[in-house]
Amino acid sequence: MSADKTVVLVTGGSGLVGQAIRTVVEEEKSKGTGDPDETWVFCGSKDGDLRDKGQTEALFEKHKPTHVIHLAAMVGGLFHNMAHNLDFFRENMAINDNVLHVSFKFGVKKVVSCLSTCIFPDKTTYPIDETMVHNGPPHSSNYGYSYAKRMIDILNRGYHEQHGRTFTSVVPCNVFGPHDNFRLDSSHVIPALIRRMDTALNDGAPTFTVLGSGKPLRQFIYSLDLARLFVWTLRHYDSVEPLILSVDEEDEVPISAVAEAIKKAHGYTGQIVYDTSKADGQYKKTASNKKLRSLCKDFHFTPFEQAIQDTVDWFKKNKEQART
Ligand code: NAP
Ligand code: GFB
Repeated sequence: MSADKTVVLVTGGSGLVGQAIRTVVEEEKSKGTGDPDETWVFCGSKDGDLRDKGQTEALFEKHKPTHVIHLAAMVGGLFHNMAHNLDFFRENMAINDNVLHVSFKFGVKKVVSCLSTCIFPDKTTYPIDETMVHNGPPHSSNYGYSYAKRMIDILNRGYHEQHGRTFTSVVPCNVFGPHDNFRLDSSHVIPALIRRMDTALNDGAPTFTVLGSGKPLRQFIYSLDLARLFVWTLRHYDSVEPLILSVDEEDEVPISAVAEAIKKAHGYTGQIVYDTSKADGQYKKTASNKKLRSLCKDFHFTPFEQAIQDTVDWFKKNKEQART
């Protein structure tokens, strides 16, 4: 980035992805490999409720960012989305419009916002790529979240066409790692299984129940890998077109393999059983990372089993302070 002082405001900085970016930036600082002209500010909802325009403006007035990584959102797993589609739509629409409009008003040079591979059309060809965001309705389980996220792309085009701003977005696949949300009423599958299997292990439970059939397929990216790609995107990606940040198509795994990996990481010896009365959600959302690979040729993703082991170890060590 330019030689002038750079102030990067990370909204949603206290969450799973935000904490991973903080870790990566602090690692760079300790190794002296970062940009000395960059100041990074990580904010959570206690620093300002971004659903409120006045609090959003006050946050920007305080920090005067030149760049923004926009992560703040109402986020949750399949079951939380199914039960709260209206809230996911309204809250995220408010947050996104405030952050992008206030970024525009305060002259922010670049904003990188966050979509998700779950927002693509449910009826689609595979692999999904960046051109397909608006090609049809999303899966019914999370239409609220999906449409709110798609509006980020629409807003980005508007700020670019009307005002020449570099407001862009990345599209991660499912993310997991340290500092995840382990609250069972809202969590994604990996933190939910890690937390529930920890309880099963401690209780000596002979069986462990995975919700659904275990057949759905997912691509999972380790939060620290995503964080490195986010920092790269902020510094080097200047297109308004979304950029998928996902592991390779062949790294897609069934939920049953996720459960087995968590079982191995926990050292749990009970039997895994499946409750097929519970929803499976989308069967698959296989995304292509071809565009990313063409830009970051030699990026190495952390092997899935190692990332799962690191996350289980982190949870066991931090469960008192974790979001549970
Ligand atoms: P997370 O752990 O739930 O963190 C959400 C962050 O947003 C927290 O810092 C939270 O602050 C903040 N936030 C929520 N509501 C806010 C509000 N009204 N005002 C200000 N801040 C607010 O979520 P995450 O998994 O890190 O997700 C980060 C981004 O990645 C989101 O945009 C999400 O859509 C996207 N994404 C996530 C996944 C995934 O699998 N996790 C996959 C694809 C895309 P508090 O901590 O104070 O509540
Ligand atoms: O991460 P997850 O909740 O969301 O994964 P999605 C749901 C899959 O894991 C379903 C199975 O097939 C569930 O049946 N599963 C098994 C469980 N046991 C559990 C459990 O204990 N908890 C949970 N949560 N799932 C989300 C979107 O879809 O993807 C969000 O709804 C978000 O909007 C996220 O974008 C990244 O991957 O199905």
